[in-house]
Amino acid sequence: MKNKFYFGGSIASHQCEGAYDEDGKGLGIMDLVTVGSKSKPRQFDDELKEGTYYPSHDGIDFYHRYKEDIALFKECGFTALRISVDWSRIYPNGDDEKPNEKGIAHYLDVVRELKRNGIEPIVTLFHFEMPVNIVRKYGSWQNREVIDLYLRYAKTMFEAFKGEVTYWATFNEMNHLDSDVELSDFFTYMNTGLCYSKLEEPAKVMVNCAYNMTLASVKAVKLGHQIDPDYKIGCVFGLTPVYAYSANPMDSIKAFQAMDRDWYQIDAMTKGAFPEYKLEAYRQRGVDIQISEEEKKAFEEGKIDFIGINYYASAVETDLKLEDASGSFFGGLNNPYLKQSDWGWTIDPIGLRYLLMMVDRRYDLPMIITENGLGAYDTLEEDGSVHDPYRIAYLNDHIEQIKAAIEHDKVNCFGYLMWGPIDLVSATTGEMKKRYGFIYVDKNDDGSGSFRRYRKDSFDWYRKTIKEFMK
Ligand code: BGP
Repeated sequence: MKNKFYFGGSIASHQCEGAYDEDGKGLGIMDLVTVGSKSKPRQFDDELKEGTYYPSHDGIDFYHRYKEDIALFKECGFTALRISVDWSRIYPNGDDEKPNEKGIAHYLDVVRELKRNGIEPIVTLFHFEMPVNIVRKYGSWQNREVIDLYLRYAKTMFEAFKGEVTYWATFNEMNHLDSDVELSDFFTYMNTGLCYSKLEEPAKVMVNCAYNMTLASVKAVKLGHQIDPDYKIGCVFGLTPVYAYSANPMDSIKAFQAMDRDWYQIDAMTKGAFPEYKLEAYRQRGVDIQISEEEKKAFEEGKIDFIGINYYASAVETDLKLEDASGSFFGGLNNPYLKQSDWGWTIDPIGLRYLLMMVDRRYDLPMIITENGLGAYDTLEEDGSVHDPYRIAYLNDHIEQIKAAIEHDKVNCFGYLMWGPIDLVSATTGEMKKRYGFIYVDKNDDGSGSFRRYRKDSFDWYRKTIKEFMK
């Protein structure tokens, strides 16, 4: 693994597939989420409402157009693509007696198409997708029974894809669930189908969900390794390096604590035990998690093989009570040294090098950048071209830092998967106009458009960059 380097992209089923009720798919939590914008949060409906547009229902129609899109990824020089499997395609209600064979067949087709094109599939089992029935009937991840439902789903996938897939990720960004801070509905809903603002005991629910998901991950890793010892099973974390605002030592403590909230699950998945410091934090929030002997064993035996890093921005923390105490999307203060994207995400390529160094020295495990990219406004010109120098600059600056981290700092990073290589539905806002791709998709926020694909200027740039990097 050490000598291989994968270059490609990363997508998630609810943001691209569409076909939300085809071939036996059940209703998933993201199928109930409306379009929002920078200023208007997405709504999480309890039932589908007539006349409301839900972007996941048609996505970018990847479900039907995956062959065309994979051909474009190949042309662009991809050697890997991270996809996610929508749990509600495999077990429409989560607790069905048998899996939906059509769902399995679809993903087998996608994976085989990728391999025919020389693209390594990297498969995430849970990327904000879960059957709605699990939320309604079981109360989602706060209920330990859901761990078994997830493991049954994972087992089905690990068995059906033996010999087809090598790299798996158990979860995407579940580290954003945290009992120590007020969370947005967005972060809780994506991972659990529950709205933070509607919870009667939010801290308790968050603790139980986060613990149970962590436990589900280590158990899935063990299960996967039993089914195929050659499986490389990791987990994907959304990581934000946090800088101290000043040299005041308390600012460093604050910055450390803010980062620590994102790291405890990596500790739990790599060190063989759920960290005592987090259990103590839970106790301070009034929740005493009892870890059975069987669970302790699961943490010992379910260590991940690699760490997936989603990196978009850095943040700044302080202990001072400053007047301008907010600003950054990822929490904390705005950084006066750095610019932000049109959606307010801090742009910090050096932060990525810093992060790679930290993760490498702290865990000494192979890492892969599973997401990184710039959401920006694009204009489709009359001749079908899209000029996106801002995207090229952003990606170029980040790739330069990865190079420095590998060549100079000697970190063990085996790939770069840029987020959203083809325009897709934004997770946070539901918009199409927040575009990440090298490939433009003619679709608007209200669902209108031809869905035709166009190569942007960055398409050719990425192809050349991959070649250059791999020399
Ligand atoms: C990550 C998610 C992705 C993706 C990305 C960009 O946190 O894992 O699913 O959406 O963020 O976010 P957005 O689409 O809101 O711009």
